[in-house]
Amino acid sequence: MENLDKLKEEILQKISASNVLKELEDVRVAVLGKKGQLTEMMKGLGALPLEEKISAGKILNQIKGKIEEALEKQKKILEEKALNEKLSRETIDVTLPIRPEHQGRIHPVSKIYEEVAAIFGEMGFDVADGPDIEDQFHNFNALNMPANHPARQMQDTFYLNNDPSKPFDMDTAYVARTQTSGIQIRTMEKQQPPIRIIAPGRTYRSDYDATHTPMFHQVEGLVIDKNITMAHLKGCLYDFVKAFFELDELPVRYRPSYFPFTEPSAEMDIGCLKTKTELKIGAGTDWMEILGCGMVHPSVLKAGGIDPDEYQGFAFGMGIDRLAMLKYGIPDLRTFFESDVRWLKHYGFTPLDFSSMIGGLSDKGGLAR
Ligand code: 2U9
Repeated sequence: MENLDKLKEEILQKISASNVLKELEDVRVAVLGKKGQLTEMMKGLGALPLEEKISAGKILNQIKGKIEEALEKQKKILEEKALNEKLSRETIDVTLPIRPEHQGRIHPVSKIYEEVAAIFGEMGFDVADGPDIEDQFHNFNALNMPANHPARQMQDTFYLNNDPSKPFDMDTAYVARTQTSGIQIRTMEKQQPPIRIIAPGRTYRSDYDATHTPMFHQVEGLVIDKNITMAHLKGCLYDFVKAFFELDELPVRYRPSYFPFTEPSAEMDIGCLKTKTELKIGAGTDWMEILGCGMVHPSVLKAGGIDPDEYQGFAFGMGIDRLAMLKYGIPDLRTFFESDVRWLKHYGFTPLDFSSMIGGLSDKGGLAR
């Protein structure tokens, strides 16, 4: 009996001293396996007289029970330990770029659209859309540029024959829109003020050099309500340029200008430092034109079905490609449209860096750039 007790204690000791599952399994085989210590002893019971067989059998069974219980308990402990070790070895660094590395990039023009929409979205503007192929009313007449207005030629418009079965007719021809303003006219036709929209989109003019491409991108904006003044225009656009260039302070000035669709009209300049090698926004004593703007001409309000005696508004327009060149230091506009994947990899943005006023507009320190 004493020997059995000692044996039991020894085995229990070995079980609790096992550090890994393999070690524990070895103990189990050595004790309870086919040729295990306890198994052999149980086999030996058959040779004993009946009385002893019964009492020794009972004791051996009790010991076996205890050992099995201890093995099970230790197994659970070691399994949990092994799992924890595996988990700590397999920790995932969620800040690492994904594998396989994503190849797609957001084009700088799309990035600027996102940024502009995020800023004006925060100010309560909706994003409106319209057709690239416009009729002349929405592209010209409604914008105070009647037939034979010099601006129609000035803008080097692409005219499209809208009925190929007939000879080209200048009066009814459609145009590839020269500005996104038709979107605002269409919004005015559908909706009475208050109106607060931006109108982003592709625009087309027959022009091609390092700073002009036949297709380019614009964002225009329109605000119409009662008692809208030039002060609203100035405050809104000042907040916009500061947010866009991610600066707390930025000198701005408004220069008088002329557009047929706004009166008065102005161009907005931002303060910058221009050297041969560098352009620094918000520093220095130079000025750079950034956008055009003005109070919506009463004739334009009328053309959109809005009473100019009751409502006023302001509008603005900017070239997105130029903004992308400026903000991200891209020297040649033509490269925007060459679909060179090396260019895109260099100047593009990862899809995960989407722009928001809360998460950061451009995330210039992000992974892709
Ligand atoms: C409506 C009324 C007024 C839109 C405006 C500008 C000034 C402007 C240019 C900037 C550079 C075009 O991309 S660019 O070449 N645009 O300076 N655009 S005000 O005025 C509107 C538009 C729609 C109904």
